[in-house]
Amino acid sequence: MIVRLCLALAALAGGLSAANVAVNLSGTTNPAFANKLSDSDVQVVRFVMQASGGDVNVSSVTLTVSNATQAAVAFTGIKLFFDSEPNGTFDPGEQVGTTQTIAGATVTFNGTFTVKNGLIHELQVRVDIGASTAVYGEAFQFSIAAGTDIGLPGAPTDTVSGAFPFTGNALTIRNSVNQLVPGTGNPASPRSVQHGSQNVAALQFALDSLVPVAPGELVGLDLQSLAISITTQTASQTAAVSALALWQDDGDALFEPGSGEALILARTPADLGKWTAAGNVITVTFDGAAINVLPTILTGQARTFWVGISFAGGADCVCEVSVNRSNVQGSLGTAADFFVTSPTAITGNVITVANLPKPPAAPEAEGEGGCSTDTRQVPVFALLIAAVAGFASLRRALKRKL
Ligand SMILES: [Ca+2]
Ligand SMILES: [Ca+2]
Repeated sequence: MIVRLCLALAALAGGLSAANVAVNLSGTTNPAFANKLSDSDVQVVRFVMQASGGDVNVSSVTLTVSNATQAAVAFTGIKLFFDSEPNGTFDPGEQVGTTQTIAGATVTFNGTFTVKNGLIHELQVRVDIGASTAVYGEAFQFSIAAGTDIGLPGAPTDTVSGAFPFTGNALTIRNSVNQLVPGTGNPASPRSVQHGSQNVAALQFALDSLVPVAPGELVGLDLQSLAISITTQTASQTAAVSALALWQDDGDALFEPGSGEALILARTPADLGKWTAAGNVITVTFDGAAINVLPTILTGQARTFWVGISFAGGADCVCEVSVNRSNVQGSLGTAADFFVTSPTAITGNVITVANLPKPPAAPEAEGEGGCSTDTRQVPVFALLIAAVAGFASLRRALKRKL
C-alpha cells in the first residue's frame, strides 16, 4: 500500500499529471524593421510560453522561415534563447541547442528547458546577418507554425495550445531608408516670370535618411543619381527650357544662386543622354563626379537641394519641376537605398513664362496728389537714387586720380 502511494506521488512529481503550455506572440516583439548587413545577434521575434497544471518540459522548438532560399544567403546564424527564471533577460547559458543555419523552410533547435507552472517565459529568436548584397530588399519572417513544432517529452499527457501559426513582423535588409521632403521654401503657388529668365527658383526638396525602427540599424544614403522632371504644358514648349541647375542649399528658405546656394551641377539640352525630352516631359539626370563626391547622408541626417530653371528668350512656356522618389538613387540600388512610398514626388508648382507687361514705373500714379501711399517704397527708392549718385561720384573721383 505504502509502496503504491509512493509510486503515485513519484509519478505526479515526474510530470505525469496533465499540464499544458500555452504559446503566443510576445507583446514585446519588435515591429517590422530594416537592418543593415553584417550585424550579429539581431532580435527578429519573441514568443511567450505559459504553463498551467504543472511544469512543462520542452525538448525542441522548430521555427519556420519565410523566403527560405534568400534567408539561407542572408543569415549566417539563427539562435533561440529561453528566459528560464524568467527574469526578462537572455543570458548566453539560456541559448536553446546550438546556433543553426537555414537549409530549408524550417530550423529545429534541440535543447531541453522547463516552462514553470503559472509563470510567463519568453523565447527570443536572434539572427546573425551575412554580408551578401544580393539580399538587399529581401524581407523575412520567423514563425512557430504549429503546436507540433514544440517538442514535449511528456506528451501526450502534456499538451500545447495556442492559435498557431504565430508569426513575427518582417525584417528587411537595407542600407538606408529615405524619404523625400519638400523644402521650407519650396514654391507652393503658381508664379509668372519674364521671357529668358535665368535660374528661377523651381523646386526645393530634402533627402531625409530616416532613423531605423528598433532594433534595426542602417548606414545612410550615398547619392549616385538624381533625375529631375520638367513637365511643360505642350510638347513644343520643352524647347523654351534652356538649362536646369542643381544647387546645394545653404539652410534657409530663400533661393540665392551663387551667393547662399553653391552650384553642384548644371545641365542643358546639349548634355546628350542627361537631357531627355519625351512628349511634354524633360528628364534631366544629375550624376557623375559632381554627385558622387557629395558626402553620404547618414541615418538621421537630411540634405536639402534647390533646383533652378532657365528659359530661352522670346518663348512662352508653362511648366512645373518635380522629383519622383524612384528617380533618386543611392550607390547600392533602390532595394538597398530605399525611398518610402509617401510622398511619391515633390513638385515646385507652376511657372508661367511670358512677355510680361512692364510693372507700373511711376510712383506718382499711386495715391492722392501724385505721392505714393506706400511709405515702405520711399526709403528703398531714395536709397537707390543715393547709391547711383554715390557710384557716379566715386567713378568721377577715381577718374580724377587716374
Ligand atoms: Ca534569463
Ligand atoms: Ca538659401
